Amino acid sequence: MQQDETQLRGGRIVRSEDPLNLEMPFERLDNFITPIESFYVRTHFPIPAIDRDAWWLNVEGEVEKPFAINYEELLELESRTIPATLECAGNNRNFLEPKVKGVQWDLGAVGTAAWTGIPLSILLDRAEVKPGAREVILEGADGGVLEDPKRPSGKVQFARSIPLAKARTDVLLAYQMNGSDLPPQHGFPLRAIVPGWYAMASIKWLQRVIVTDRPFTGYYQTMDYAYWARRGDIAELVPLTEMQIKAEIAKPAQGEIVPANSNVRVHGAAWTSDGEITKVELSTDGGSTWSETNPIDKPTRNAWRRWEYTWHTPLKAGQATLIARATDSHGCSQPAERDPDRGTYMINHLLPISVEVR
Ligand SMILES: Nc1nc2c(c(=O)[nH]1)N[C@H]1C(S)=C(S)[C@@H](COP(=O)(O)O)O[C@H]1N2
Ligand SMILES: [Mo]
Repeated sequence: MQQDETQLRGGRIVRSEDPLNLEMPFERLDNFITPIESFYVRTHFPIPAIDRDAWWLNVEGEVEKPFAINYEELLELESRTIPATLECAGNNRNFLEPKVKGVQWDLGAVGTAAWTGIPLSILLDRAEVKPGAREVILEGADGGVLEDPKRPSGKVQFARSIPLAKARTDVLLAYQMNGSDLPPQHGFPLRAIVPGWYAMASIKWLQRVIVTDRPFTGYYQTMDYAYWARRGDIAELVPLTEMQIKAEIAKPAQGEIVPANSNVRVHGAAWTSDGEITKVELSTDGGSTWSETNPIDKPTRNAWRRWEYTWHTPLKAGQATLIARATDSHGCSQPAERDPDRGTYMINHLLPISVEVR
């Protein structure tokens, strides 16, 4: 739908030039691993130009032995490669009614890459975290003056925190994406990968790791990338963390014409946080009846699982509404309706796609 009106850049939809925001047309999904040239790009500020020979990563805060490490030294540490799906917390915003502010992502602010790097735990151990430490703040080299009327004065760096336990378990500091050096758009020379979390936590252009003994309340932790949680009549801002379970349909795409009385392949992907996708169902009649689809990929923790289904299309021409619905190993499924306290983020209610049978 949007491809006709929207400019494409190297096959990606340009959502904005400055800052650069690119989306993968989700109908292009055809592999477990998303190629770098298709992977969505989300930035808030100009991409920092970093000379890796002059770059240092500082590890500091509530640690016994703060230190700085350079690129060459990082490469000498034992690396790991993990597949992980990154999804922007605002993915699918274009489906919200009424329209809300923010990048109007359709289905493609999501992708899966093989990330190679160093477990964050290795650096935390080297720094000797003090007892009483609770969180780890990750700071990017990018920043600027904000436009929000509630902005702090002066420049703000993009930064986010994660609980110490999560930081020690599976957070990776990646310098490669799909076997190549991290491209500038994706965080060269080093970015965090926080598996299972919305991607705002996967800080790009990493320059500082700050261990802290109290909850971090920075701009992108509270004023932005947070949602309202209720305690009766009071509401509190809670930082976004885990990705919520979701299934998306890649093909047929919104508005596509499919032949009547034929077999049409319907396929897509589903993902969740810290569990496995156990079932994806598809409705081709707007939610009245559901059929189980077939998985394509084996289940992988914190990475999507593609699915497919052969749809025998109606005999008669007309509109058909397709909806996919995922269930995971925790027994979680997707809500039918949107929860407005989620604001402009965490959009995982059922998303109907209409196609034309002809
Ligand atoms: N330093 C820094 N890290 C960042 C961001 C950013 O603007 N600056 N954007 C975040 C958001 S909101 C998302 S969705 C992901 C996008 O990662 P990608 O561009 O590699 O797809 O990066 C995250 N990390
Ligand atoms: Mo994002």
